[in-house]
Amino acid sequence: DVQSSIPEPQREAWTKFAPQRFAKAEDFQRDAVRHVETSLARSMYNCDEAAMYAGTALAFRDRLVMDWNKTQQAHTFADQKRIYYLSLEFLMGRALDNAMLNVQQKDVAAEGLSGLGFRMEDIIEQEHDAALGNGGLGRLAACFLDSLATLNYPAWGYGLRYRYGIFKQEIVDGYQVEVPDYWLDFNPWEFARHDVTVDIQFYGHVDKWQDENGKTKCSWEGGEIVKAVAFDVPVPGYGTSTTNNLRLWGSKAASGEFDFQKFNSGEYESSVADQQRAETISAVLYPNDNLERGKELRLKQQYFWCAASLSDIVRRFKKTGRAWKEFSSQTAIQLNDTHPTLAIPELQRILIDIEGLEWDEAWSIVHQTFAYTNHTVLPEALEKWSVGLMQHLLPRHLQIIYEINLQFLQYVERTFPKDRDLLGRVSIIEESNPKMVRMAFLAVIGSHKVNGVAELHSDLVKTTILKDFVKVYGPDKFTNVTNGITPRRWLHQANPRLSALIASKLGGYDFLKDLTLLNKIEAHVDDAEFRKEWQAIKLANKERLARHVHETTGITLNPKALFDIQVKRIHEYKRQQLNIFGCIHRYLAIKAMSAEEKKKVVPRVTIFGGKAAPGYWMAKTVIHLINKVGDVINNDPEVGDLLKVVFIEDYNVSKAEFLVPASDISEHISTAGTEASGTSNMKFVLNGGLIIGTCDGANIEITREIGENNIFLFGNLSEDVEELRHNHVFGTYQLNESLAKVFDQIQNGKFGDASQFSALVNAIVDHGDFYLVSDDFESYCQTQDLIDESYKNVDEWTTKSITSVARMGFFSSDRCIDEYAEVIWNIEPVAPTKTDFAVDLA
Ligand code: F58
Repeated sequence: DVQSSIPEPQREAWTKFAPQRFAKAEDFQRDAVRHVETSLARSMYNCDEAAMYAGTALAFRDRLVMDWNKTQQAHTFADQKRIYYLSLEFLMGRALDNAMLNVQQKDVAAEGLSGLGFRMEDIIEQEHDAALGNGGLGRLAACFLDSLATLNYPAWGYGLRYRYGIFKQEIVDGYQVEVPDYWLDFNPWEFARHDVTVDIQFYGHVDKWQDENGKTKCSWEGGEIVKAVAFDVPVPGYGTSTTNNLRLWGSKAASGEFDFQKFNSGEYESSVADQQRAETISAVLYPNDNLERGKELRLKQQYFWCAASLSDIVRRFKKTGRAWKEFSSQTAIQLNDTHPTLAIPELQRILIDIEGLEWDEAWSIVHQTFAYTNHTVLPEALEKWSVGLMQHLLPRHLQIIYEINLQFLQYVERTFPKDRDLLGRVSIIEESNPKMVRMAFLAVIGSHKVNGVAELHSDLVKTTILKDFVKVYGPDKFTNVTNGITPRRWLHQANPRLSALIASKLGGYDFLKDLTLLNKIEAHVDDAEFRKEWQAIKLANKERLARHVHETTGITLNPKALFDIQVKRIHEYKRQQLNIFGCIHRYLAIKAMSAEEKKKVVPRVTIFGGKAAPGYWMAKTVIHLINKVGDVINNDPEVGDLLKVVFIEDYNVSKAEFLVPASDISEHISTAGTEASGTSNMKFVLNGGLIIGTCDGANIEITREIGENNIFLFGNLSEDVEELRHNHVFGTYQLNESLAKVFDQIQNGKFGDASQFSALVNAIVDHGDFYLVSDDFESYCQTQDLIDESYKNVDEWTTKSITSVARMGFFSSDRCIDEYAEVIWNIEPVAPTKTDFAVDLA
């Protein structure tokens, strides 16, 4: 027994002085004040909100660390199979509020803060978002970590510690301007592990020789070394002591602070330059969303992080003293998209070149260990790296990839001897000029399971980009795990009043751990008091948003208007252009109305938010148009409250937390077949907002769960897209009439210099309307009219809202993680240790 190795008196002292649960507000105050005084060296007289945030964060951090240590010990002791989630992005957002809620001590802290003269909301607002991600893929990884800890799975996240997260967006004269996001000034949530480092090799060459038994061996020699340093972030589960680890790697020059030899010989500049070059690897998150650009530094990031993570995973496995053949029954590695695919040849390299295993034995371990999640079928987003670049940067890995490919193609040739074209179609190497390594194919071949993220998407994966692999492997290798969201952050934290109302009807907060319990609120759908409070909460959330908009833009919103929100990355396939054209159409309709007619109009506020990739000119043009249209409409006295168009600057996780609860309608209107899943659709519905959407991604399953009367679907179906596109190009198509009128206004300069927006119009009129904006425009506008009618009937709307929330249980990321655990990872939870700090909900 580990415990009895420590003598009793020592153990007693240790237990007595270890941080404990705050029994009362005073306990919290003691710690917060001590941290402000000693950790920050500030006093009562210069303790501003930022300092009190720091004191509060450190007081809670002390508690998290206790559970974190115990969890890691327990997991080592249990020696069960672990899941390692490799993701280049973890879009965590703020940590303090989440930590307070997950350990169920927010009330105590709020009382304590108030006694010290601070308001909880102001303290929470001090924290900088951890914005290490672009959008849905990164946020999904963050929701998964929350669920993994909550469900007590022994899990680690592995990522990169970017010095600069996703850029901060400013809007200047209607244009997006990017500002660097330096977020590490004060980050109490990470622990630098300067003792946990891995040397990572780049470039160099491969030596080949015969060992004493005449066996051919390879080793990777020369090149340069960069050091990976671990930074650990605790991830607390909700209502459990389990606190998992997110390990982020930072890069440093291998020679330390300075290369002293160079320094002493007068080459000061170049020694500093080496160091900076090394640090560049983890300096910045690439801000592209669904587009790959093949930059060398990006490939360096990918290998750096894969190699560091695998070295860590292998080291942990070797400490158990188990045989290699047990590796895949102790270790599951999930590849979040193709970004970590180099982990496949890297593990194969470790096993054959360093550990001395035979190829076949090694390959069966590799293949049993990995699984791959695909997040897109858009061809421009599929990762490819040129063979030349790979040869230069990772010569040994390229050899291994060629060998994997050769063996795979030999298998295909044996199995389908008559199908010559098939070989070219499934080869990892694309025979283009230059030749390219197709990372998705390598990921499929090196994994035992491949999943899509919603049903339609998983079907499309099988019928389009990976069709030939279904033929080669059969359908069982491919599966679906529909995405989910954590109800802790996206209901309890973002919308505490709604969460409390639900808890009051369900007799407690158990639904936060089993979201299917929400279906019990359907029994209260006719309860008048309940409905009144439901409506009051939505109104209060809209009022809060209106205040924010007023403070930041000067625009006054009527909180009784229908709030229509579209927040997500700006991309042509997500079709913010359809939304803004719809706003112009609505504006023209209002302008043509008599005073009598105007009285019947449902006032509407259309809110946009989202970042465009800095190099994505068309997306930036959409932002510009939204802002210019807003300027005209918001200042037109003939329109007044009937329509407002607002662009929220710098959309991020913490802004999502107050936008999501404030919608009546949100828009999820991608061209059918393009949005793999979407996850904000789930967040909005869970907060009592209805949605307008296309038959795409998870919208389809949301419809199935909540019922088609509770969602506003429109537009063409994915099976019709190909033919519609064909029609555009071959001229059997006529531009929708209402849309033509919208274009007339834009082209007449109603919203400023028309030439600024011509590309947007031309994409539809002259260049084939690839995203089918004009095909869906009519049905979009009609559906918006239907929404207005429905909103007029407050009772009916409230019923839809309550019913939808009640039926959203399926979309918890807990369900999703349990599916991965059972179908893909084959892992079991580890019973959480009883700690002084954690409260056991059960
Ligand atoms: C998103 N992908 C999908 N990629 O677009 C969305 O439908 C889905 O719900 C979500 O993943 C989670 O499965 C996405 O966010 C990226 O941001 C990549 C970042 C790295 C470069 C390529 C795009």
